[in-house]
Amino acid sequence: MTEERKTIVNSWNEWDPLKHVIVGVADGCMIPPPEPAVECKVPIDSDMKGKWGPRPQDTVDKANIQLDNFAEILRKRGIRVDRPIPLDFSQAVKTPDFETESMFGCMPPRDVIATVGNEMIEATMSYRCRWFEYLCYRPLLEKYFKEDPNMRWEAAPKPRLTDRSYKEGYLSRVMTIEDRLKLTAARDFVTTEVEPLFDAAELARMGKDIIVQHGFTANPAGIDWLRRHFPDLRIHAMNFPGDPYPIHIDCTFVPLRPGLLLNNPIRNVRPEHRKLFEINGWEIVKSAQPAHKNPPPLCYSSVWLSMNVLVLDPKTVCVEASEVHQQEQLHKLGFEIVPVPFRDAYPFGGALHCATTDVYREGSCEDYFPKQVEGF
Ligand code: ABU
Repeated sequence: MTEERKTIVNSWNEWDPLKHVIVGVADGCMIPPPEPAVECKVPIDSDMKGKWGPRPQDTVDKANIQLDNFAEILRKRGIRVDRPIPLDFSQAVKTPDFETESMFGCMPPRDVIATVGNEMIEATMSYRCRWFEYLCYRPLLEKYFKEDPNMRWEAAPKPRLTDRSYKEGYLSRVMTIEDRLKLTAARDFVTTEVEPLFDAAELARMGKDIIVQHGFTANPAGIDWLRRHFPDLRIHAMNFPGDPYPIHIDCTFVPLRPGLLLNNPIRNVRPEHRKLFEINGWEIVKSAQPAHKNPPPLCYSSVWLSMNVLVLDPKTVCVEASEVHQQEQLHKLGFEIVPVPFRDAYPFGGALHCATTDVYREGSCEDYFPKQVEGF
């Protein structure tokens, strides 16, 4: 029998001891129909190109087995686990501003809800098919709000996502990977600046400092909105040349514990951004190579889901079970490894960090970067 504990919302970083978390669900997940931002993310050589509709049921079942097993691993370690409530994602979505043929799913909670201290914030999102995804989390957020009198429940302004939110003809300029790399290195992404946009998975939380990736799913207007929303915190925008499909920071830049973070070796921290970490004594380690040459079928994420790890506390980390190089590297860095089979869930939106959203980690808001760099 599971013990019902009262909720407290509190999580300031990616590494303090985790006690309560949301784990996604694969039920009814769709391959989304074409729309400007989705088309830019699907890799040029992906088997998802040109396809949309319900994901094959056997893949949903296999993903759910691994998601349930992950939830059980966490529960056995004393971590409370909640799950979102799926909607009928096959239904079309219509607002006064746009229509799309289907929704997406509720597998990567990290994309939708950001927890910053005692606040849980529903992100704007940047894909039309994900506009209503926050509804899957509403039963949980309502419950947390009732149980924790100090919880702040916030929703960023819902974007209109008209055609004006996306650059016309962006895709016709990116025929090859080289074209994409040039544009992304020049911070030329598919979204415009007409309204704030951000997915929650663009945030890497490190106490008083939050890094937000500027890419396909967060624009400077969105980052500015976050800066004004959290006036007591320091919000830093970063982008990482070398990523042709930059969405979500957690396969690129992964804080592990105070003073240590992993950086994707082909998506390097820019020299002008590196300084903040150097002057505060942080070590930036290039992550190990993925164990796989390709992502699994119908997966729009990269092989770098290998580094999408979930830190349980500063000495313990969940790593996908087949990612042996990442496990070995983290073991050498002093972590106990909790291997979690999860490759069947990858196609549904990501790995172990993506598949979760923190509700409670011990600890408080610390300043890990007392020395700041002007203009960053
Ligand atoms: N949601 C994380 C995906 C990042 C990547 O494909 O590398």
